[in-house]
Amino acid sequence: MEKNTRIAERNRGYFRAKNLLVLNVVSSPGSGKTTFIRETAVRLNGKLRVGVVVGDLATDNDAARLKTSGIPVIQITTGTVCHLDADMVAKAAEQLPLDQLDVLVIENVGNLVCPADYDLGENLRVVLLSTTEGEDKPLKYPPMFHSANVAIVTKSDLAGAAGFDRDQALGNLHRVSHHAQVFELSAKSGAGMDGWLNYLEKQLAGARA
Ligand SMILES: Nc1nc2c(ncn2[C@@H]2O[C@H](COP(=O)(O)OP(=O)(O)O)[C@@H](O)[C@H]2O)c(=O)[nH]1
Ligand SMILES: [Mg+2]
Repeated sequence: MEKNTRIAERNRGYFRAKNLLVLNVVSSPGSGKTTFIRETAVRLNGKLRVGVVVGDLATDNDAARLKTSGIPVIQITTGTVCHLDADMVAKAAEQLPLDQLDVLVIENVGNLVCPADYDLGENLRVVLLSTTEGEDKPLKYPPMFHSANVAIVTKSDLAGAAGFDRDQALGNLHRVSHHAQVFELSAKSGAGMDGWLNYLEKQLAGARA
């Protein structure tokens, strides 16, 4: 863990030198990480360039999905490991054209437990909570939600069908991650994406100032 923290600090310095804003995106499997990252990259296209490092236990399906949208992407397959670590990210990021990018997004392995403990050298940890997975996830997985800088309530288009209790979910989020910036959006319909993208642009400007 100590070694990871050391490499994460090195990553942070390296990414800063490259003028990058780096996001570590975490959530349960199927919350919508890949879809959210793709929509973010596509909507920023022309303004900001986004590259992706994506982690899964197996398959390069997510990398293939992102590639079809023209997004530079490197897949890490972890085998049995349930999180990415700073060393894996360092080695994968080297294979991306970092000098041509503004934002590097790391899609972590889908689960709300292991990734919480591993600093990757990111600027912002972004946790997704989809309207279909239950309002109580922040209460059940406090370390992950507590460590997040940004919480994205996603799949807002499915809230009605899932009987999503918005007040309860936001209340739970605020209890565990009171400091996190919250956005409610649908990556599928695009509703709410603008607020998130404006925030991201401001964060990049701030990191470069
Ligand atoms: N209706 C709806 N479906 C979504 C949204 N975001 C993702 N999905 C769907 O949810 C499923 C899992 O999404 P994916 O991006 O692969 O999630 P990941 O496992 O967290 O990377 C896919 O079928 C997506 O099409 C959304 O905002 N609205
Ligand atoms: Mg994915």
